[in-house]
Amino acid sequence: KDVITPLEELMVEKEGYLQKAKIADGGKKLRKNWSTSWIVLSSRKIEFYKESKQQALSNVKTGHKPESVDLYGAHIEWAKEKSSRKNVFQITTVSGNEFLLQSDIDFIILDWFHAIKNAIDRLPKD
Ligand code: I3P
Repeated sequence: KDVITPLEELMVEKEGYLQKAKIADGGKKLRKNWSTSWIVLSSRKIEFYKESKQQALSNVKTGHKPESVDLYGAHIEWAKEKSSRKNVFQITTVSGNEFLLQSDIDFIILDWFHAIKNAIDRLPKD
């Protein structure tokens, strides 16, 4: 297994806007509420920012934290049946958080799906 160095851990692999809906927290179902999110993928985690990238960067100074998703042991799968929207996939974390991510643009959602799947697959499985 490849070892992820501290430097690699900090490197952003992909970032951009997607539609996001958190549908479960710690295994507890939540009411689905889609919103635009600025999404930052690094080797071990995904961060969801409610705001634009500019806003997210300025919030770093104020200590405002994004929602962070631990990719260790996480699952990713297409979730056609979970939405009336096209191009939806789901990420499920070990802690029982469930997120739907969506874009109307096929290549954008495909790129994200593969980037996140690759990140998960590169992490050691215990
Ligand atoms: C939900 C809202 C969501 C929709 C969801 C609705 O209604 O319209 O956009 O999900 O469908 O329940 P509300 O705003 O009143 O909570 P999709 O856009 O993904 O279809 P669902 O209940 O079938 O998940």
